[in-house]
Amino acid sequence: MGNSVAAKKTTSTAETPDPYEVGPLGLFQLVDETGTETAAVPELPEGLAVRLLEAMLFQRALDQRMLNLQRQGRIGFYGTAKGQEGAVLGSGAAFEEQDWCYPALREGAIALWRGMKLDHYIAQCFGNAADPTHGRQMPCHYSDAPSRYVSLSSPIGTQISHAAGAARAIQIKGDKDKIVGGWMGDGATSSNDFHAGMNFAAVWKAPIVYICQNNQWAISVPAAAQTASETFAIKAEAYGMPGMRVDGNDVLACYVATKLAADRARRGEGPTFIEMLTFRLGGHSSSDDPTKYRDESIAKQWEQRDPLDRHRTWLVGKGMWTDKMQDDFLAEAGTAISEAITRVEAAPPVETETLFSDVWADVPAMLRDQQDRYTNEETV
Ligand SMILES: Cc1ncc(C[n+]2csc(CCOP(=O)(O)OP(=O)(O)O)c2C)c(N)n1
Ligand SMILES: [Mg+2]
Repeated sequence: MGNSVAAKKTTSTAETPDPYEVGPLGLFQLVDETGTETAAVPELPEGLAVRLLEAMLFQRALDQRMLNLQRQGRIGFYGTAKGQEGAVLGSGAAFEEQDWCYPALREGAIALWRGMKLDHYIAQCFGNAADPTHGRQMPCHYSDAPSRYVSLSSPIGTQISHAAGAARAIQIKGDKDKIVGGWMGDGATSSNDFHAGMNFAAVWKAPIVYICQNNQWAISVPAAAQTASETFAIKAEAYGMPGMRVDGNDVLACYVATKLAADRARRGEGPTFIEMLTFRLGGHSSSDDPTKYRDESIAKQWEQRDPLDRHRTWLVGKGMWTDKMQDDFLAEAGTAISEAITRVEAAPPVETETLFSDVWADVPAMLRDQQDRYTNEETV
């Protein structure tokens, strides 16, 4: 597997390479790990670059606090995006309000970016009465209807075909302005649903962008043992869609590449598959200890390529960010997270009656019978 992070340097930073031309065997990059531009950063929407840093800083802080809650036995499970925030937020920011998101495990920051309430994010992990989804999913399986962020199912890769189906439904309904984002990990490319989803999306030229966060591990299985393909991005070609390969720790490159793919999908020109090369700095989840199966000196090397430091250095160089702004932002974020945890943790357990609500518009007789028996036993 080619996991090199050295992008082909452009001769002049005056040009922005086209990630479609860089192709599935190259690596599209705009800013390198020292925060230096290796290619011209195109004009970005007003305020976006700063918002991206803030969102990455927020997610890093939130992930640590949530992991602490798990370690303290206050929530049951958590999976951080540590090291992958650039790929998560760079890709997520390229979608519009009306689009639909079908995430994998590590994209919760996109739900927040799209407007999910912090209390609901935290409550989903507590699974108590403050959780609008009534604790029906494992922690980190967020759904947020207002932001069109659809919960993954734990079986790996299932969201890939759900996303293809949603994109096809948009086509059938003739909703020209909407597209779908479908996220997955490198491991998910070995699932049946990867084939089903990619094939279906390409055959129908469905309006979707697939983003594969190649964090180089699927729990303890390294990317090199996951596929014999030269890169994950090259798989796109077999399905008849373009593949891009992007430096996943370069948040701006992730945004620019995803935005191009999103624009293409919105024009009705079909799907794109984007591999974002990154690294999972933490464990797979709170149930995992990576020191048991991987050489942690490699993780140390990837710490030097931290997407937060890189983007921050770039912003400071542009005069758009200062140490004081960072300190103030982190202080405010810490307070907001603490206050939200306090509010959410005070909520009672989910009411058992909610087992019977929100599932059926017309409750079937068998379930109504169970509900009656439950209610009567309660009152005897
Ligand atoms: C069908 C299925 N097999 C196995 C698992 C157990 N499992 C959970 S996450 C995971 C690895 C996923 O790796 P990847 O797709 O690279 O995503 P990452 O966790 O690295 O973000 C596995 C094997 C599962 N959830 N579903
Ligand atoms: Mg992975």
